[in-house]
Amino acid sequence: MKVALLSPKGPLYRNRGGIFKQSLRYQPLTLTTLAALAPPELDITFALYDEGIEDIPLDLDADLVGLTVITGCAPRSYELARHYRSRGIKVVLGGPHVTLLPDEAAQNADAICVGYAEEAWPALLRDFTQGQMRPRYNQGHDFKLTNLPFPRRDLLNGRRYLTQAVFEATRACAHDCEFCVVPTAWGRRQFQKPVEHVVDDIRRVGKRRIIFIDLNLISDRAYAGELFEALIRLKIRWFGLATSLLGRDRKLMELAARSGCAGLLIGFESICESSLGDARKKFNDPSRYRALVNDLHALDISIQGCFVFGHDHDTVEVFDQTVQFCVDAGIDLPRFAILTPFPGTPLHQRLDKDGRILTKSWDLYDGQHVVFRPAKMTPRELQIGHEKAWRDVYSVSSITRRLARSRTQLPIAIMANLAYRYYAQHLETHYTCDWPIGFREAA
Ligand code: B12
Ligand code: SF4
Repeated sequence: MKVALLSPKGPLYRNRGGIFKQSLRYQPLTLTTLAALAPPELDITFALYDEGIEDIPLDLDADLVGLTVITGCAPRSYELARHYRSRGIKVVLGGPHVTLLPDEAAQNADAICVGYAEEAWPALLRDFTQGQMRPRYNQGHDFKLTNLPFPRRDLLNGRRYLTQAVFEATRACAHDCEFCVVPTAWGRRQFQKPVEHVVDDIRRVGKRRIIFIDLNLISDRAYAGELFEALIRLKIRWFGLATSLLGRDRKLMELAARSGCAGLLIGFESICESSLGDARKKFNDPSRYRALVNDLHALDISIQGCFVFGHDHDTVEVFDQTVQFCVDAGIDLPRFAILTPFPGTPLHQRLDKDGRILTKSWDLYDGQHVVFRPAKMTPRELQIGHEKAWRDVYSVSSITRRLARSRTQLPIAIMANLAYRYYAQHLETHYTCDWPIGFREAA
C-alpha cells in the first residue's frame, strides 16, 4: 500500500518565494513520526513531502494521502485535499487545526484524526487496509509515549534542511495562557518519553548540535532534571524552549547549562504586567526579565526572546518600548508576533463574543497579520507598528548593541541576526494572502 504524507505551508514559508531560504529550516517531526507509527505488518510504502522545502506533486501515486494541518495552512490543506479526492484518492487530515475545528476539517476529508495520533493513526491504517476506514478517529488521553519507534527521519531529504537532529522528549504544557493553542487542543496533561529513549534517539542520529521542539521543556521540572542529567554524558549542545520560570530555579538552570544547553526560546510575550494579565501569563514577571537574561548569558546560553503585540493593554507605545527593552537587555534574537486568536482558544471565544474578530480567513492566522480589532489602537497601527518593530530591532545599530551586551556565542548569533534582518526587511513583501477587501486602507 502506498501512503503519501504531506505538510502544506502558508505563504510565508512556501518553497518558491518563501521568506526564509530553505537552508534555515530544521526538519519537523510530524510526518516522520506518523510514518514510524505504521503497524509493521501492513507493508506500507511511505512518501513524505514538506512543502516548506519542495513542491508537492499533484499527480501523486498513492492509495491514501495524509495531511498535517496548522491553522495558517488550513486553506492550502483543504485545496490539496480537494484535488486528491477529485482524483479518487482517499484523504485523511490531522494536526492542530483539525483538533481545534474537527467539524470544519471533516467537510474536507474522507477521515480526520483528532488530537495526538499514537494509537488512532495505526488503527486508521488497519481499518483502511480492510476497506473500513471510519470518518473520525479520536485519540484519547490515556496513552503513553513509551515503546514508540524512532521517527523515520530518513524519509525526508536531509540535505534540504539546516538540521535533521530534531527531537521531542515531551508533549503538552502545564500552563493555560489565553492565546495558546496547546492547552485547548491537547489539554494540560503531560506526556513524556522515557529519558533513555530520548538519549538513544540522539545517539542514533549522532549529531553534536541538536534541537528540542518541545513546547516547554521545563513544564515538569523533575522530568527536566532527569533529562538534563542524562544529556551531560552525551556532550552535545542543544537548543530548546522553556518559560521564564527557569529563572526562579537556579539549580535547574545550572543543570541545563551543564547538560549542553546553548540556546533557549523564551516566550516573554510582553514587557507590560497588565498585558501579561490579559494573556493569563502572570508567571512572567517583567521586573525579573533582565536578571534572567543576564543569568543565562553568564552560563553561555543565548536567548531567542518572543514578544506578542496587540494585548488589550497595549498602546502604540508598546513597539518602541519593546524594541528598547530588547536592546537594553541584550536579547540575542528577538521575535515579534501579532496576537492571534487561533480558533477554539479562550482568546478567540472572548473576542468573537465581543464582535472583535475581523476575519476568519485562516491563512491570515499566521502570527503576522491583524485578524481582530485591538483595544487601544487601530488594526492598521498594530500591523504597521509590528512591521516597524521587526525592522528596528534588526537595524545594524540594534544588532550591534544587543550582541555587544550579550557576547554569547557570537559567530552563530551574528549569522542568525543577519538572517532575521533579511526576514524583517522582507516581511511586508511576503504578505501574499488576500485581506478582506479594503481592510488595510480602511483600518
Ligand atoms: C516545526 C513547527 C513549525 C514549522 C512547520 C510546521 C508545519 N507542520 O507546517 C514552521 C517553522 C514552518 C512553523 C511555522 C509556524 N508555526 Co509552527 N510549530 C512547529 C512545532 C515546533 C513542531 C511540530 C512538530 O514537529 N511536532 C511534533 C509532532 C510529533 O507533533 P504534531 O505535529 O502535533 O503531530 C502529532 C499530532 O498532532 C497528530 N498529527 C499531526 N498531523 C497529523 C496528520 C495526520 C494525517 C494524522 C493522522 C495525525 C496528525 O499526530 C502526531 C503524533 O501524535 C510545533 C510545536 C510542537 N512542539 O508540536 C509548532 C506549531 C505547530 N506551530 C504553530 C504556529 C502557531 C506556527 C506559526 C503561526 C508561528 C509563527 N508565528 O510564525 C507559523 C505558521 C506559519 C504558516 N502559516 O505557514 C502552532 C500551531 C497552531 C495552530 N493553531 O495551528 C504550534 C502547535 C505551536 C504552538 N505553540 O501553538 N511551525
Ligand atoms: S507557557 Fe507557552 S506552551 Fe505553555 S500554555 Fe503558555 S504559551 Fe502555551
